[in-house]
Amino acid sequence: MPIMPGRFFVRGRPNPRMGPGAPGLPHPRAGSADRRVRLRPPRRSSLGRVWALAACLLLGACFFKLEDVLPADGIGGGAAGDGGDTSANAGGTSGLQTGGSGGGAAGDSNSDTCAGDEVRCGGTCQKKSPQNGCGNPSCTPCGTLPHTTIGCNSEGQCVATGCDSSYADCDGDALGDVGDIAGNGCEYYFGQPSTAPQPPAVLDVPFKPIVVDETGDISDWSGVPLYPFAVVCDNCKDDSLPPVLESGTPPRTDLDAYFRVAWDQTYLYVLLDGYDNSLFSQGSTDGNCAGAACEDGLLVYLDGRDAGGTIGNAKSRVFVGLSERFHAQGGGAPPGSEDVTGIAKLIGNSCYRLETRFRWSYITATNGGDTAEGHFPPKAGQQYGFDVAAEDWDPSLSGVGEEHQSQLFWVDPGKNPSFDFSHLGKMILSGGPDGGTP
Ligand SMILES: [Ca+2]
Ligand SMILES: [Ca+2]
Ligand SMILES: [Ca+2]
Ligand SMILES: [Ca+2]
Repeated sequence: MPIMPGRFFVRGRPNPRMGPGAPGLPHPRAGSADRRVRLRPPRRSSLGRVWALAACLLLGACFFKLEDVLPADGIGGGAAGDGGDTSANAGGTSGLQTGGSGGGAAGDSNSDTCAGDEVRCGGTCQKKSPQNGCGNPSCTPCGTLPHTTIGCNSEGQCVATGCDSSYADCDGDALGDVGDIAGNGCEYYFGQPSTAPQPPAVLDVPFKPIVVDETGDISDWSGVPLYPFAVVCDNCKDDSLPPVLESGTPPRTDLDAYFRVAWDQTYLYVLLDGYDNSLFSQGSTDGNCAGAACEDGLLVYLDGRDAGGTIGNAKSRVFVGLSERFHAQGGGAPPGSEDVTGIAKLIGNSCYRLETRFRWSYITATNGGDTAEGHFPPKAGQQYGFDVAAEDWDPSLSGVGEEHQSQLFWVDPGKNPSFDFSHLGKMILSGGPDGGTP
């Protein structure tokens, strides 16, 4: 099912890694404060204390009582009366009122308690962990889910904090779950990423005719290597877009995306397969945000003659948005609908695929029928400048417009990513009808 422009956005769950009180992060006040401390009874006046002390001395029946301090697991109390280090005012006061009932804490009661980050299980103090229920007195282990990381939050509850590498919770039934963990966990598998160092010096692009159609089927990508988007451009200043809000690598609970690249005689194909906690396809057309440039999707750099330098003829950067719109900068004539195509497919509420193709005659600026020696027509062994990024936009928290949340590249494009093509990666075509020879 194609996604029509501006048809939807899905605001995901709040990022569970954000905020000091977030699940999985130690709460700043956790620790010794985990003991339950009973409220003291109202203190009497000094005169009252004097009378009380005199009375108890006369009667010979003074009981001194420590302040009651009970460990969180309910063990405490102990034999009355042998607490030694009691201050005179507290002991004298409470002795008359409650001494008869006993119940003072033992002087060495600390040996029976556990620290604030511990729980008593099987008679010993253990660090709170999913294995002992995160502090639940029952010590029953937290539940488990497929390919899902379970942790403890500051409230001593089990919580689903993340997914195993290459997996995603696309249907949103797991991440952030607290307490009784249930569901199918991180059910979506992106595939096994290439083990080649990232980014490779030159991306090897296999020959593989791909069908880009409205089924969104990606089984035709079978055998084409999968690569992670893993690089941020911290020093970028993109003149054409609002700055990226997320500094550093976004957590995988915000953006986790992969790509594949293939070619045939007519097109270069790029597939994005990714998790994004807030899907957004409503990029506005205000100002520099030209629709597809300001929504979730792909940004592809195409240096069709491997020339480097600044954006221009046969050097374009093309945004293909989740709305299936596209927007190109640079190059020669603007691309037509036959030059750039993107088909989006939603996976649950938090994942999407974007299957795209770019016509070689557009990439190499030979739409007029020219040839470009060494670059057009495409052949195995030919090299091109290339880069690709996953763009993460979210609806603005103010409710107006959009925010450039995060961005992950294959290769860091350098500090002037809107026009400088001299820091792109390289791709080389392999396979194909000519047997792989240049
Ligand atoms: Ca799930
Ligand atoms: Ca396909
Ligand atoms: Ca996101
Ligand atoms: Ca987004």
